[in-house]
Amino acid sequence: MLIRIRRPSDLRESDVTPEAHFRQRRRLLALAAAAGIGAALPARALVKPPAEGKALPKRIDTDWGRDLEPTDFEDVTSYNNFLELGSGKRAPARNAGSLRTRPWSIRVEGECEKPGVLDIEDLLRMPQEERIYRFRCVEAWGMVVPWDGVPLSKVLARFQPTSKAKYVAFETLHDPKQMPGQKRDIIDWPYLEGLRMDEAMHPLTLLVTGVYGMELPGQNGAPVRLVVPWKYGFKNIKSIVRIRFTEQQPRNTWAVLQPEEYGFYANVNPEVDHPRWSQKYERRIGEGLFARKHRTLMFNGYAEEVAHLYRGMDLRRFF
Ligand SMILES: Nc1nc2c(c(=O)[nH]1)N[C@H]1C(S)=C(S)[C@@H](COP(=O)(O)O)O[C@H]1N2
Ligand SMILES: [Mo]
Repeated sequence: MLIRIRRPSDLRESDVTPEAHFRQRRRLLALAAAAGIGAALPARALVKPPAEGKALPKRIDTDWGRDLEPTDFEDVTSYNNFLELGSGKRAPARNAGSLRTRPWSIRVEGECEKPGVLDIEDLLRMPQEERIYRFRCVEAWGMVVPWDGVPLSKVLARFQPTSKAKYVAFETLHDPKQMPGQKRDIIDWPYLEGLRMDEAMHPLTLLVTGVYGMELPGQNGAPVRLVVPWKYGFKNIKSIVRIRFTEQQPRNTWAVLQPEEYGFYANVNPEVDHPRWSQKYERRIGEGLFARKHRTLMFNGYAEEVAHLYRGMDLRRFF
């Protein structure tokens, strides 16, 4: 959701660039939005069927999110957060052309019996009937997206994690030639994320390779990204090249940048305010400024499926 998460460039007061004014404006808008005044949301685009992109074979529709109105394809693919392809919500779609997504593989290593390589072609070839889902979820920064993907658990199992594997760490490609945003060190590249093992093995956690029945466009994290439906958008790391099973909790980019505001868990939780704003209500991208806000649901509406993972944990401390 737009107003919850600031761009890292907002976080560096000392980083004096020509964008300073713009950043200042963004911050004011974010604060205004938090106060319910409104933010720079894109106007609702016409509903256009996706015209370009490579069609994927038919997927199995799941029940998850059936009742949610999907965000327009146009908004899903043109209003993005992907710092490697530029700061600003329109930059990723503009800069996605330099990203080469074939060949592509993910190195899988760490605490497992069979470390190795997962090729994107193998991932796309996984038997559709059993393994590929399509479902809609509120992508927790204000979009409802019909993703295509495979449960991460099916993929991880192949590498036989050992009993020492308590967490899974993820890494995005680091190649400034393909990712112009990496020419500036606004964050410590590569972008990092992590999940606890039980979160990673939950059937709702997906390795996503498509959107709206098309192969994932670059700006959405091609060719493969994570989607954890009950967490804030920043957990959904894009363009993954490395997965590592670890014994210790891995570092994740946003928690390193701003630990008081962004934790490791990042579960959607209307009861725990962001230090500078309430998280009780949310806007949905594409609905416009005057649309009624939505009440934020615990675990983004997936409490029934995932609340047990956090039983006994103090969610104010582990936010
Ligand atoms: N590698 C990488 N992954 C990333 C990001 C990023 O900057 N780099 N941004 C995150 C954030 S903050 C959000 S909200 C989502 C946005 O995904 P979308 O553009 O497909 O909606 O991607 C997440 N994954
Ligand atoms: Mo985000």
